[in-house]
Amino acid sequence: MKVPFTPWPAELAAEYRKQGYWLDLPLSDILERQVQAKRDAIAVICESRQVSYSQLDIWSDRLANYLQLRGLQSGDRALVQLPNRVEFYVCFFALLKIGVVPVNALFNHGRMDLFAYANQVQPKLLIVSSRHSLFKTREFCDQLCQAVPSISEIVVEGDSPFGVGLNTILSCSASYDAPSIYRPKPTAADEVAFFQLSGGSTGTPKLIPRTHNDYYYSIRQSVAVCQWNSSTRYLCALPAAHNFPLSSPGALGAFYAGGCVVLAPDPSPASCFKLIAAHQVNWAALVPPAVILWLEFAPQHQEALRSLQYLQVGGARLSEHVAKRVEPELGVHLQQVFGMAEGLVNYTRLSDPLALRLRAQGRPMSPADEIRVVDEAGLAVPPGQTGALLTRGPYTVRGYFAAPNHNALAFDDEGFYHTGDLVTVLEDGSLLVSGRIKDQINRGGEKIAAQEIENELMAHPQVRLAALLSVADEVMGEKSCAVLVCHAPVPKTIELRKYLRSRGVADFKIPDRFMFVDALPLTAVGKVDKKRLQSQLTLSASADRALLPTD
Ligand code: OOB
Repeated sequence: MKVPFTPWPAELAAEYRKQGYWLDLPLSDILERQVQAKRDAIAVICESRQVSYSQLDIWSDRLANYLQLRGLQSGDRALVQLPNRVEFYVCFFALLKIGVVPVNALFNHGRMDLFAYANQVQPKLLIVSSRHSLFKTREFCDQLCQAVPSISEIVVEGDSPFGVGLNTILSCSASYDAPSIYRPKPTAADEVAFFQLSGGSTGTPKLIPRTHNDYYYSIRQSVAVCQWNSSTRYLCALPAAHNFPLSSPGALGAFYAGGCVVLAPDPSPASCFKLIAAHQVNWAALVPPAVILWLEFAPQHQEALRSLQYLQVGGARLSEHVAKRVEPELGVHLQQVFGMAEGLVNYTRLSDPLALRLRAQGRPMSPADEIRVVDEAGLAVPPGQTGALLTRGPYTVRGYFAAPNHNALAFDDEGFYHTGDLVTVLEDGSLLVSGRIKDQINRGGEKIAAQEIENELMAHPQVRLAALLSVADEVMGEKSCAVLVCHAPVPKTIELRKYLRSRGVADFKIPDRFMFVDALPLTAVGKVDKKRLQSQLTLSASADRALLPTD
């Protein structure tokens, strides 16, 4: 069974093939070509394990064979949540090999996110880690299986109190290496390979169907722009499943180039600096708040960063004053990356002058990326003026998974994706990201869909109205603030936080601040006027006095 998605128009697909953007190769080719070219080279370093390309291939074959024996078939879906460990890539390639289409949840996603993904894709297979607090016992897993009866197979990474242990499968050569078992066809290259996660702006998180063809192109083009090769040693410190460290050029780019991925559990300097030194890392990718931590830590640890040549920063806006400190204080070359899980990725080029790399968030990586910047009426704004960014191209999707109503808003008749970002285009085509029109908070690169949290807050019996807004923060760039109208007695903030946690809201989505007001400004049609509320909040914050009692 094929996973449905909105295809590119046939003429464009033909053109993308003609231009060599789409090669009709499955993503598993990334691994296969290295197994042929340099099987013994180290592909991944994960704690004390140095895993070669051939080992990655053998392990992913074993898991693929096991899953196939268990009845998993091409077109079936999987929900995967794994930490930054080599098992993430083993599972990713195993599923690609048998055409099972995964949603790779981020490791900090909570119960609510996992339910939402599982409900949408109806997975047959669950791959989780007992290192995650939700899967230390079988309780939540049982709840998930009860709510989503399509789940029939559970594989657990780490010491598993339930399900089948991933390590048992991977070490069981006798049972799963038999060539006779193998192998069902992977999905065709113009079909869905896996789902990326949208940062979201609506009540339910949207899934992004990425095809082999489009994703493989984005990886190859990223590798070309960043000039990666077999000497690239990439530190993957952001959540492995996120589009930035997965494909921009990320771990898949490093594999494609025949380089090496060094896995870090998190982006803190305490975790990363020793890995950089121990494994001679030369490229790393960070979100802006982590850059600030690295800048604080660096003066006492200059030696540790000696091998590091390039630092990519993206996911959220890097302020120019922080950008200016990066090269002199960390001794690296800065590259800004402005991308999105829906497709479009912009890079500053390695040869761009410093002034441009400090100021701009990059320019589209492909000559086939089409960019439009429009005003509120949808009319093109002249270069140098700010407007909403629309885009389409060979690796920008044409629709979210099973979301016709939202697709009608997010994609226009010509197939342009309305990114929700406000940008200015410079003369050379570089983009400056200056704001946002989507109802989202970008908390240091972690995206929070305001509506999702407002709905959860309004489910509380004492909350009458809720609006989640962004407040500026020195380190995180933005934090979230819930503005609430409540019935008396007004609940305590500690109780609201506990309540959201009890509903399965991930920690990073719990509002950083709460404000209680008597009324919220409304629009003419009676909806909360978030624009007005946001400007009131910004004004009060800039006047450095609390508008209202806060927490
Ligand atoms: C990346 O992907 P997502 O899907 O988590 O978030 C996309 C959104 C963009 O629409 C924009 O609002 C924001 O994140 N963003 C930036 C930015 N990079 C992303 N805003 C300002 N400056 C930047 N440099 O975040 C992502 C995907 C691939 C590569 C890099 C980032």
